[in-house]
Amino acid sequence: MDDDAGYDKALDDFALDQMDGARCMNSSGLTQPLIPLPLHTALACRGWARYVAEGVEGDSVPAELDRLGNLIGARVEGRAGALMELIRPQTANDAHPRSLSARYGMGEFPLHVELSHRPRPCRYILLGCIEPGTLSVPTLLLDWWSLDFTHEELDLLGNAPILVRTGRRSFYSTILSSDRAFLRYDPACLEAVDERGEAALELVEQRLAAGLPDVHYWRRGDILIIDNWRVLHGRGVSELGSERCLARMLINA
Ligand SMILES: O=C(O)CCC(=O)C(=O)O
Ligand SMILES: [Fe+2]
Repeated sequence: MDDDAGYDKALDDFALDQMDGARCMNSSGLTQPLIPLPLHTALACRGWARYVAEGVEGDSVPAELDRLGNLIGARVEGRAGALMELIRPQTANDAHPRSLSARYGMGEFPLHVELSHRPRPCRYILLGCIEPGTLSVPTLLLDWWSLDFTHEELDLLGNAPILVRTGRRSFYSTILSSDRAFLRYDPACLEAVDERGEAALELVEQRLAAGLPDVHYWRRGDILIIDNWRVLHGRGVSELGSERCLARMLINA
C-alpha cells in the first residue's frame, strides 16, 4: 500500500482561503463557479482530492462540506433520506442492518463503490474529518482505471449478469455500466447468478486485492472529494471508543 504523504503537494492540498478567487475554465474559455482548479486537477488525475480547510475545526466540517457540495452538484440522499451523515465505527450489533458496519463491525471495510445498490451510484462522495479518533484509522482509495483491465475483461464486467440485493427492490445489472462510466462493486450487495457473474466478481476481487490503494490518515478538518465512479474506497480496522467521526455527503453532478 502507498502512503499518500509523498504525493505531489500541489495536487494534494488546497487551502480554503484560495477558494473564493479560484474558478475553473470551461472549453469555451468562460469562467464558471465550479470547484477550484487544483481540486479539479487532482480529481481528473487520480479520481480524488484532499481539501484542507484553513483554520477549520472539527465542528465546522459539516458546514464546509455543505459549501463544497454546493459547488460540485446536487445532494443525494443517504440512509433514511439523510443529506449529511455522521460516520462512526460501530459494532455489528449496534449498526443499521444494511450498513457495512452490520457486516464487518470494527473490522476492515472492503473496497467498494458507494450506493452500488442503487440503479446509478452517486458520482461523488465528500468525507470530512470531525475527529480522527485515538487510533488512526485510514480510508483506503483505489482507482479502478489503474487496474489495467483488458478489453476482454471489460466485456465480461459489462455483460455478465449480477443480482443487486436491496430487499424488495433487488434488480439485475452488471458490474460495469453499459457506457463504461462507472463500476458497481460492493461485496455486501452483489451476487452472481451464473458462472460468468462468478468470474466477473472474482476478477474484480482479485484485481482489487493486488492493487495499491492510497492510504489516507485523517487529520481534523481534512476533506476528501472522491469520484465514486472511478475510485473505490474502504476503511482500515477500527476500535471501539476511538471516537473517530467523519461527516459524509453524497453528490450527483
Ligand atoms: O470510514 C471510512 O473511512 C469510510 C466508510 C465508508 O465506506 C463510507 O463512509 O462510505
Ligand atoms: Fe462507503
